[in-house]
Amino acid sequence: MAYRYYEDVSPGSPTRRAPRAFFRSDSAAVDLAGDWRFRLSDRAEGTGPEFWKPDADDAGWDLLPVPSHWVMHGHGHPIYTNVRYPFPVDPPHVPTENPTGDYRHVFDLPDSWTDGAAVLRFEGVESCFKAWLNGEELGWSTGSRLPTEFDVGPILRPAGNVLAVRVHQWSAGSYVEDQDMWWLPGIFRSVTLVARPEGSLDDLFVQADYDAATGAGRLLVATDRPARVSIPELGLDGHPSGTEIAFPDIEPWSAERPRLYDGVVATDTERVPIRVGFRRVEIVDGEFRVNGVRIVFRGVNRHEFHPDTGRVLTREDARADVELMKRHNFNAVRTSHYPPHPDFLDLCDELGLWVIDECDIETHGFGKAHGVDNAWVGNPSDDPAWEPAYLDRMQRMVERDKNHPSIVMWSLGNEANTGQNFERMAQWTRRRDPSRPIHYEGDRAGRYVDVYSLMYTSHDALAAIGRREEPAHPDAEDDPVLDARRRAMPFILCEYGHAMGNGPGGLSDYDALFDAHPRCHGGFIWEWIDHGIRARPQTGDEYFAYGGDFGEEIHDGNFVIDGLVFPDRTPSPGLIEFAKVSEPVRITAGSTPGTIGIRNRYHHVDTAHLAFTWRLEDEGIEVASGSLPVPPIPAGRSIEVRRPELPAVDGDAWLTVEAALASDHDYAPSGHRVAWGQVQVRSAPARVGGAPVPVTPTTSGYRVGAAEFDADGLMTSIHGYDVTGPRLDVWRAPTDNDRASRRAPQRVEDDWRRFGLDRMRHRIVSVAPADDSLLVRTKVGASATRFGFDVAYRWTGADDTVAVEVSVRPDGEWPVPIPRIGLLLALPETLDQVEWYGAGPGEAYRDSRAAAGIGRYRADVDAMQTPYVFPQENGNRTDTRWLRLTDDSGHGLRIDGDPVFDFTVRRWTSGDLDQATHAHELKPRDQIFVNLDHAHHGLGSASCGPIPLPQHQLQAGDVTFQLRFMAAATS
Ligand code: IPT
Repeated sequence: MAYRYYEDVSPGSPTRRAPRAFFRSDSAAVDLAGDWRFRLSDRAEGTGPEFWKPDADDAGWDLLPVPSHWVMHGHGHPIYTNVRYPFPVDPPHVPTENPTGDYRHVFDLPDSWTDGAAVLRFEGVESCFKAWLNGEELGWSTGSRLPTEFDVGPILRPAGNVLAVRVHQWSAGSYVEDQDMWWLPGIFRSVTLVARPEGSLDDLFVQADYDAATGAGRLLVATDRPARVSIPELGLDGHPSGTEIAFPDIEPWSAERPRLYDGVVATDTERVPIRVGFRRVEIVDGEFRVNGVRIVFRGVNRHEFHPDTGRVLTREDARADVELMKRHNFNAVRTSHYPPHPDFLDLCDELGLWVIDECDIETHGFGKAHGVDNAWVGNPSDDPAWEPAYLDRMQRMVERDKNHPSIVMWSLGNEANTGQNFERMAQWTRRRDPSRPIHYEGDRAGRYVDVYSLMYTSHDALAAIGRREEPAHPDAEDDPVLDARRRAMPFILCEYGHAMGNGPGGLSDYDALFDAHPRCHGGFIWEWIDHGIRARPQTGDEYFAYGGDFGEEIHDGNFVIDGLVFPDRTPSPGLIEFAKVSEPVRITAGSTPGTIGIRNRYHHVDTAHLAFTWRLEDEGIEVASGSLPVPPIPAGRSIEVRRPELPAVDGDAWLTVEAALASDHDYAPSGHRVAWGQVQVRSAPARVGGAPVPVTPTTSGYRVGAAEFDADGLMTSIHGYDVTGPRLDVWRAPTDNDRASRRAPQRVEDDWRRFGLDRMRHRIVSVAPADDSLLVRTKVGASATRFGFDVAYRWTGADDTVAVEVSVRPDGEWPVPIPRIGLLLALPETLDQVEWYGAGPGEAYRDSRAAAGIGRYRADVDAMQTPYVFPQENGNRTDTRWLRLTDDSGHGLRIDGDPVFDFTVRRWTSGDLDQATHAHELKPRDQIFVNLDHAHHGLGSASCGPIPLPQHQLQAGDVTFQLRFMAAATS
């Protein structure tokens, strides 16, 4: 049988082995992107043993764009698994059914091309490939998200070059590429032919240090052959490479002010542009510091993803990500869980983000492949046979990316447990690049990493870590030296705030801990983008597909839909919440009346780039505004400024202060809001209703003010509108965090269903009309359960108002928190224009409400839905003082809280939301369903993290609340 290179654990045999920096020089280069001939086979033998021959017949083959994943172009289908390998765990073997794409491409050289050395470079091929040029075998390679190079100079011809590539979906390499994402085979990053003229540079290493104490910079550009370094701005002109240069006074690079100096490294035959950022990363006294200052990562985990192309991203896509991140107050990215396209790192250098660059290694499926959790039997990470592959992957990443000032840490990989191969990677990296600390969450004992890192840590556990009082790692219980080593390290949450579906909740509480404990250097939200693949069925609506939608044999459903932006990069409420929680400037009421406190939370810059403004609103209507003079506040400092003179107001009045960019920046225009704060300056007493009117009997029941009730005390119309309800509602369509797919013990949804919260029935106990009120008592309970609620509704009428006082008393001790307590009513579908005075404009829940400011907002019902790819509870608005639901002409209902309530409005029910599995399945009914909640359970992030903190849970208890219904006056 032929040698199966794709089952070889070695890294491959490319003719050009030594990895090196990625750069674009003035040497000739040909981008080979375009339509290539392609044919997919279901076995590794592909189309046969001779497909690479220049004259092989490919006339009948399909065309496939390069770069792309073939499964995104109708050849086979994507597979989504989180942890499990979608093939038998039998390393290094792979199934005989091994989708294999044969590619052929014919190209000419440009006229200007000169003979000599040339390199054929593949930036990324998943997962293993072999290449031939003009009938000569070049070699094979693995390492999907890493470059591979072949020397091809002597083989090239001026015209009619035939490049043949055979790509296998499964290889030994697949065992170390078990990241939580779609399996997407193909040549998915660019393929380039680069001339390497005599005397050109092979590699260069730009080391630019900054001494914060003196302001001095040091530069060393190491090259593989003598070269000359020029940086005009620094007066450097042809300085010999390999010798250090000192600058007494340099502007440092930081994520907040990404100062780059443009330069050129030249030999006689090649000029390589460089961008130099001077900065120093160090760990001092257990703190992670850049340029002498402790930094807090307000970060996010970013997979490369696009809903139409998979992991094929254009530079514009990458730029869109960086700009969106910067606009939402991120200062850091972890490139989970592989090195990104090099363009992304250029943009991080240019626009300013701290980067943890992560190696392309994950073996998660070994964790329980033998049926026992965390057994890791046969894990490659501790198997010497895999050492060359591990080292090679690290070397290819570090060498490729070493010249990016944005990279402040190297990460060895993700979820591959620990083992000697990681130790070797760390040793090599430390020698090669001592300037950057090493991260790997899997080294929890802290043997060979420089920072302590965990995922999804609860708030309590984080606080203990902050105090350096965390429990010892089992390996360190009898090893005080090891224990002390980890305990002295700075800490990061490499993943937290699992953004699956509606959530994450609890971000403010994390931020407070990052503030309180210098050891806690922030973290990285899991994750940036929902990996939903856009599906365009021949009939019906477009939707975003997730695991299982392609008929996969095993899959992990919508666990891949867990980003802060939707698949099409539309911000989700979680992103807006993060932006507010992580704002670099905090604006609050000052410590004395009449003052405003402003705290600069930047690490390296003052606030001179911000313009402060204020506005005063009376019940949400602006009555005055102006600019607020604020002297530049140095990094890390706070000041208090006097409040502006405010005109007299007679309603509920709030002063809002905003800090916005004072000029255009690369990532956002002048005027972009960076931070804001609100202070209530006057609170208005609740409105008094009109004169009370008595309850009157009617032929079918009762009339209370403008409301009609049937004989059972159920409302039938209000202010002339047909109505169903209002009655108690305690159910919500479970969120992904309620469903808690990973941590079974925290599945609150199961308890909710067990106790019948999804199927409450209402028994009328009594209807008692009195002169001044109609008292309706009900007993609310569910089939098969003993728990319930006693509910009393006391309806009163005034000449313009119908009011209800609702008293809820749990019957029995409810053993679980409940989703909500409030009223549900359904109104005519024409009342679809919404205006409210309360917190907004966006969705908010009790543990995710920082981004909602008090104001007056308008939207239509459709715009108030958050289109989570997997439908679930959404769209809640909180702290509402009043709500109007009107038709197009402004007629309808107004509902007042006493004092406030939460609400949702939708064209479907919670039951519909619960049933649907994709957003497009939700179909409007002919009513509008309105939830008016006295209280609502928090979100938490239990889909992969903690449940809501106790103060954000809703426990069943005695409650009484009031709501008042009026005809909406047109306004
Ligand atoms: C963690 C993974 O690192 C990440 O890739 C993703 O799967 C995330 O969980 C959940 O979405 S690993 C998990 C065991 C905490």
